[in-house]
Parts: sequence; C-alpha cells; structure tokens
Amino acid sequence: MNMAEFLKPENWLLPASGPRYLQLRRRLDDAINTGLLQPETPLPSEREIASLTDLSRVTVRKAIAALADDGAVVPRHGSGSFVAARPPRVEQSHSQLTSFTEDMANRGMETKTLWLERGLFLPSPKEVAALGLAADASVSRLARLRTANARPMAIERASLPHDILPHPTQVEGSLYKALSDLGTPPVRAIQKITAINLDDRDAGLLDVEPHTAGLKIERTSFLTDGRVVEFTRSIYRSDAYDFVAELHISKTKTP
Ligand code: 16G
Repeated sequence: MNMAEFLKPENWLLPASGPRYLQLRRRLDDAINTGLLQPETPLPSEREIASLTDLSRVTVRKAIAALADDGAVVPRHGSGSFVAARPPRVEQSHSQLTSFTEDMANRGMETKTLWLERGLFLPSPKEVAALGLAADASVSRLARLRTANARPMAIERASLPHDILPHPTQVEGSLYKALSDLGTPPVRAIQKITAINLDDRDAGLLDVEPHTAGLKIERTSFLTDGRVVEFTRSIYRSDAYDFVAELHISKTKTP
C-alpha cells in the first residue's frame, strides 16, 4: 500500500472517533510504526496530506505538530518534517503499538521465548467473539513465557484467526515480525489493563511468590481494514514493566 492509498479518508476517518487532527496523527503514527514511512525520510508535505485526506491545512498542521511533540517526527527548517531516527520512547506507550521484542530491544535487553503452547485449536467462545470467527473456523494459539536478559517478564497467550496465521508452529521469535512478513502487521490496538494476584502456576513461571501482584493486559489488534488480527492475554510481572498513557484534555474543558 502507498501513502496516497493509506491516507484515503474513507479508510480511517470516522465522525465519532474524536478530533480530526488526532485521528490523522494516529494514522500517520500507524504509517511510521508499520514502516510505510521509514525513519529519516520526509513526511509528505502539509499540502499533499491535506489534498489526500480532504482535511484543512490547519488540521494537518496540528497533527504534524502533535507528532513532533511526541518526537515521532522532526521538523527541519524550510524542508518540512522528517520521521525520527528511532522510536522516541522506551516505555510501552499508549500511542506506540510495539511488540515485546521491540520494547525490550529499546531497553537494550535480549528477548528469549519458552513455548508453553503453539498450534491450531478449536476456538473457545471468547476467542470466537474477540476475533469475529465463524463457528467452524480454527484458531492459531501461541502461549509463551517471555524473558528479557534471562529474567521472566511476561506470559503471553495469543490467539489469531487461522487464515491470518496458518502455520503457528513456524513462528520462532517475534509474532509481529512474522505477521509483518506475511503482510498483515497490526496497525492499531485496544488494551485493557487489570490488576491481579498471580495464581500458583503463573507465579511459578514468572519466578515470584504465589499471589504476588501482577498486571493482566488484554490486547485486541487490528489490520488496516479493521479486521481483528490478534487477541492476546498477557500477564506481566508488575515490578518489571511501565505502561505510559498519553492523555489529552477534553475539548469542552479547554478555556
Ligand atoms: C506485546 C503485546 C502482545 C503481542 C506481543 C508481540 C502487550 C501488552 N502485548 O507483548 O499483544 O502479541 O507484544 O511480541 O504489550 P513479539 O512480536 O515479540 O512476539
């Protein structure tokens, strides 16, 4: 997909999804995260983006300014904005859709995986609902203990539609890299984070005492066409991870 296609407003701009400049910022962020816009390459000009999206130049300028505030793009005097050289944050942030492997690499840590389950299964009712599967479809499941510098960090149980990931046993390292290689990288996700006490099994895998506090994160990720690509339940050691959410004041409260 090229940028002209990617920015077509009918593919992403929704009246009920908040301010238009924030929707555009998210779309441009997606282009950066999926590699459609490569590091250190120029963003299309304000005028080009306005004409591809049918948005006003004021809206486009606000979206680019917000990306610059995040450090995702760097304005260069007289020659527009460029995609930043590398991801600006090391924490897992609300505005960056990153994989475990990338999160850890950003911290200079080496990731290893211990497989707990990997294969094709009949979906549970929860998987049918979360992935929007037909009742007779099968589901690809990957359950893993993830370590960083040999320290257990998280248990991840991912479910994907079989037609998106037909051969789960072939995934060796990063799931997101495998999805990217297949041409179906997630571009957007919704996460629900819940505080839990770890049960005996998960505490044992994460090498902490039973009933220690942990974080349960349910992530549902989407393709550019809005289809669900992944439904993952992750259990993180609460002492090992920071989640950063970026918040914006509601428009109605702005003086
Ligand atoms: C992250 C995601 C998980 C995703 C995984 C892919 C959270 C809470 N979850 O851990 O949904 O499946 O990355 O990582 O961040 P990978 O590409 O290294 O396999």
